[in-house]
Amino acid sequence: MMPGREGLVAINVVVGAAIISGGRLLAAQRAEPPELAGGWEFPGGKVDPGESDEDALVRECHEELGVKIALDVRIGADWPLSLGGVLRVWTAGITAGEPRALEHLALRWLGPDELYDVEWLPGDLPVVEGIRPHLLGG
Ligand code: 9L3
Ligand code: MG
Repeated sequence: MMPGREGLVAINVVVGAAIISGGRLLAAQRAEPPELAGGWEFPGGKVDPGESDEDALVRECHEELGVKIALDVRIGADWPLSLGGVLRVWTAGITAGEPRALEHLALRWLGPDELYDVEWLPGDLPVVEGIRPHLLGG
């Protein structure tokens, strides 16, 4: 700990992408860790030190899905995560590539009537309703 920094608490920031295409939302099924495996999430991950949230989200979606994305709007503020930290979510469109499950168990495109057809992770679930108004625009 650096002198004089004792009051600072590092909060882990995790970013997630609500990728929309053809009026549908992309959901991704986690492969790990064991307590989250099988649950569905907005793809994304941890922001690296010195990296912006937006850059982290673009990087993570390239690593996890093999696509280039362009971020659109932020959905809500900081959403609490069950394992600690906060989740920040943006809607996004795909600018290159087709999503592949490079690190997930499976991917699904959910239409407006299918948004709750997957078992969302507890941290991601409350965000889903906020995506609905954006489906028509994407
Ligand atoms: N997490 C929760 N919801 C999400 C994402 C992308 C991540 N939509 C949680 C799962 C992990 C932590 O955040 O506990 C870090 O995520 P990752 O870097 O393992 O994807
Ligand atoms: Mg991830």
